[in-house]
Amino acid sequence: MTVAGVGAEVTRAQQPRLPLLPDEVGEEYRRAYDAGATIGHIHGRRPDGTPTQDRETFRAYSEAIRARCPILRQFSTGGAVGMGVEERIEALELGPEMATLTLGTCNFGDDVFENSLPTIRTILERIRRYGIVPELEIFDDGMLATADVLFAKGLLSPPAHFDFVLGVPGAAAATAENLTHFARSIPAGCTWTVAGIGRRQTAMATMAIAMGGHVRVGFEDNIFYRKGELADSNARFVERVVRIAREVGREPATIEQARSILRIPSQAVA
Ligand code: KMH
Ligand code: ZN
Repeated sequence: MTVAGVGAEVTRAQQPRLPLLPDEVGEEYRRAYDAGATIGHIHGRRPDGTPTQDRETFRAYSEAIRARCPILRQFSTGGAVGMGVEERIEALELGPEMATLTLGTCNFGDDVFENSLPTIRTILERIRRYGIVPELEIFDDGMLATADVLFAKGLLSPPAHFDFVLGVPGAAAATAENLTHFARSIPAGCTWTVAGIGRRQTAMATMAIAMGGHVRVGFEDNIFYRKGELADSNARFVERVVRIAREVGREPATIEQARSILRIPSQAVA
């Protein structure tokens, strides 16, 4: 299970429990780890909440997390819409266990999340340089076609790990049909997670659990525990998914199991 607890778009005004400072992020990810999350998807924020991919912010977050728990760090390379590619990837030299790689451009609410092929190649090259395991972010159907192209060219090789981000306004909707279609479209042996956006988070998570997939939850994707009720922590979402998983006979992965599922070497990269 992945916790995406910070994000780049949600604000403190929308979600007062959003962690921003390193100790806040460290505490939030420790609570999520204690509840069953093994991957921490990380975006950077300045103390005033504005998004940043600044290396030193990621260093401070990493140290605050590492001081508290062994959750695997997955750095965002998406950052916030409008950021340049070099800014998006400068923290990768810190050698997190994982980093995201979005395989195409899509609308993102009123904005455009730009991921041209040159951008993708630049990010992938940097991920490879530091021996980081990529998570392939799929927001829309065309991104699956790009994955096929990258596999065919040998720039990516299966098995790979995908994250289906479903429900972003302007990209693929969070429906059972889309999730089934996406899960069937990736090469044999690949693994996948679903990140359901907004009120579809728990429905998507429940489907993924039943289908043998993995789950991402957190304030980046959804701030409400249920209609009209803000979640009081990211861990609350993790606890709910663990309860649902246990009802159908699945247990959250341990760190070692997550490393094995995601093909992350046992020794930390850095
Ligand atoms: N903030 C979104 C525009 C990622 O983390 O790799 C992009 C995003 C994807 O969140
Ligand atoms: Zn993200």
